[in-house]
Amino acid sequence: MGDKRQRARVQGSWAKSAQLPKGGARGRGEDSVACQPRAGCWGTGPQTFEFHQPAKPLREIPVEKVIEHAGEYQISQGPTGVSRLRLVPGFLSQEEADWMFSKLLAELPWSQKTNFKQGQAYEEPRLTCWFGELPYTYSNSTLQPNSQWHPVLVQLREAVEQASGCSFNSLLCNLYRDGKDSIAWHSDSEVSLGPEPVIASLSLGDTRCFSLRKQPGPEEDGDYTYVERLRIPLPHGTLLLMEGATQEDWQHQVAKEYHDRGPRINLTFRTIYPEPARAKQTQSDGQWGGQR
Ligand SMILES: O=C(O)CCC(=O)C(=O)O
Repeated sequence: MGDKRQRARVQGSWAKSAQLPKGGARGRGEDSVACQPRAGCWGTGPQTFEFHQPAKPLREIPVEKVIEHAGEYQISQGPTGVSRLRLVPGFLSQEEADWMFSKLLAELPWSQKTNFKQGQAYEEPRLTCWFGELPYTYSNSTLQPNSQWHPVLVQLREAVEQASGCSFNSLLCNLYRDGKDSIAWHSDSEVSLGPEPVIASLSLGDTRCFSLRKQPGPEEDGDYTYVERLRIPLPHGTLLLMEGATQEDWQHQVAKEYHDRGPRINLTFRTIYPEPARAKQTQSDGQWGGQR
């Protein structure tokens, strides 16, 4: 738990300890010993804690909600629109998912991308590969066009398009090699994805937790302490759709884990728009994006 989140809970102070008479109650020799800090010694005498009622009522930190059942979820509604998730556990059968996972793990051209933050290069803590006729830029580095779709991905794209009713021209594949691989808080809000993008995310391999946090209002000054949070475990073969204002109003991440995790592949189908369509939009590239 962050410092700030803990600090909000208790207010009070340690009452002053009983004053010793000047010169001390004990002889000089004893006094000088008592004043030496010693291991396991908490100062000069018993102290009590006094609780002071805070002047302002304490602000509740919202409890993280968990979504784990199939369904459509409206997660927020605001001036920017409605944010929606659709969760389809078992989108692929165990047998199909097992077969596709081992093919894609062995046969996709996985590599580690280098991103830039304030001019400093850093390696992404996961492997990726990109499919699509157009390049995709995020975190100040570009994935080059790649039209060599693996046949398994062509088949999956069709299945995901049919289930979602949307079409996708691109795919970002992520490989989390173990529990130490991750993706940091960000939103898929690059201008090249257009307004209100639909992102279809298919998970294969070990279960990892997908977390969302709401963008704080302007009065919060960039502080995420009190924002709403959601957690969605994504098991083998699960499809998750993010729609509406989800990318504008929420951020998502897959955090590192402290328990062992096996490899996991995540396929995020997207639509990338070419330059002329982008020029019409005003949002600056990656305004809310965050560094992944
Ligand atoms: O691995 C996941 O479930 C999320 C991937 C993701 O956030 C992304 O590719 O933008």
